Amino acid sequence: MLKIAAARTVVTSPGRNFVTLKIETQDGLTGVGDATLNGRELAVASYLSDHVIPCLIGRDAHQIEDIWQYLYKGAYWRRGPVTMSAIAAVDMALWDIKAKAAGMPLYQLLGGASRTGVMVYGHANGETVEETLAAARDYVAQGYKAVRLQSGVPGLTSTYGVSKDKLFYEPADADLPTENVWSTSKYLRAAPALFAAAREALGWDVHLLHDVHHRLTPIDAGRLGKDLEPYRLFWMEDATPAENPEAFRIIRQHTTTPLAVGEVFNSIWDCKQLIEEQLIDYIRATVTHAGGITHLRRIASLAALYNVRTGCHGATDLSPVSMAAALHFGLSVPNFGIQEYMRHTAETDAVFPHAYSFDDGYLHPGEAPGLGVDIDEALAAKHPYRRAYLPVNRLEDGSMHDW
Ligand code: GCO
Ligand code: MG
Repeated sequence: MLKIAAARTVVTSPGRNFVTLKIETQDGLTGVGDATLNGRELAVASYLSDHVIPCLIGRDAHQIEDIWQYLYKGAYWRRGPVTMSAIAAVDMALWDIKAKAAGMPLYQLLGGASRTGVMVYGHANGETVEETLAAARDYVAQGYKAVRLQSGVPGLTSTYGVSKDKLFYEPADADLPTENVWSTSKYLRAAPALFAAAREALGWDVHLLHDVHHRLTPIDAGRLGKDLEPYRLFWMEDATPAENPEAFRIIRQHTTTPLAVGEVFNSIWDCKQLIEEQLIDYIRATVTHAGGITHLRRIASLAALYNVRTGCHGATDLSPVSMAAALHFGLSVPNFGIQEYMRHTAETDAVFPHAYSFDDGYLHPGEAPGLGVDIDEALAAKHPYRRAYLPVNRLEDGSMHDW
């Protein structure tokens, strides 16, 4: 038995907010888990400190599955991003401990490496097509095999995915939500032109991706997918608000552009219909927001039955702890597709020393026992929490819209 002796949550803001759970066993092993829920961080920190940690003390850290079921079934109030992020953090920390106890990098316990590295995509963006393509060329020069393109929309002052700092994209940038303005018709004219120019400029060897960020109606999404077909995208992401799986039937009827969704999903129940009806090609659920490594493996196993591959969310609001977990998962899972990789700032990397590394378009989790990532708590304490919100979106007439 590996008795859990203590656990604590660490909230830190090295450039952006992160919530980390640290679990300690009686014989001094420690494990870390990411519990960051962008814009709602303190809710998960409280859920862990006030409601989960008291139930962990004294349990056997080896019983990962039983503890998962205890926290999921035992809460009675199931699912939702707060609960599932908290369960995920516990799950990650326990896998970290188990792999450290075994003296192995976690991917070995998950069945070993199924590939030599985890293909990642970078996030190229710019106000104009030219700026976006210049950013994409930089990624290709660094060895990236896949790049997601997000560009400003003529006539709109700001939109999802476009930032001043080309290297580090951070949408949660204000202590009260910034208001963006959205026009579907302007966007639907701009997006195909971006990809036409991208194929001209970048050729056909690089995988190109695009994030719609849950903003279209099903029929508009079908039209966009159709308009993008000539440019052979790797995927079109989050075309419609993700809570309505039936919308994907309409999109599918109209386009062969591959579809990805799931960064806001919390459990296998959110994914079930989309996977079983083969309405998507990539499932984007993450370790942090979908119940940890234990639950994500279950989602991937269901997906594998239907040729759906993984494409985990990996934005900056998923901490290096989550990235490490995603990489161990991605290296081992049979139906791996691609992994998002938005780089963290040097400030963030310093608080979370890690073993994973990038080489020629692929990330590798490294060979350190466990997840291969830790939190420097002394340094973390120097970066106190700062309230930060994601933007909200309104149509040109002022109506609230999906951001
Ligand atoms: C992505 C995502 C992010 C989200 C962010 C919200 O595909 O990378 O859409 O950029 O907007 O994670 O917290
Ligand atoms: Mg996205």
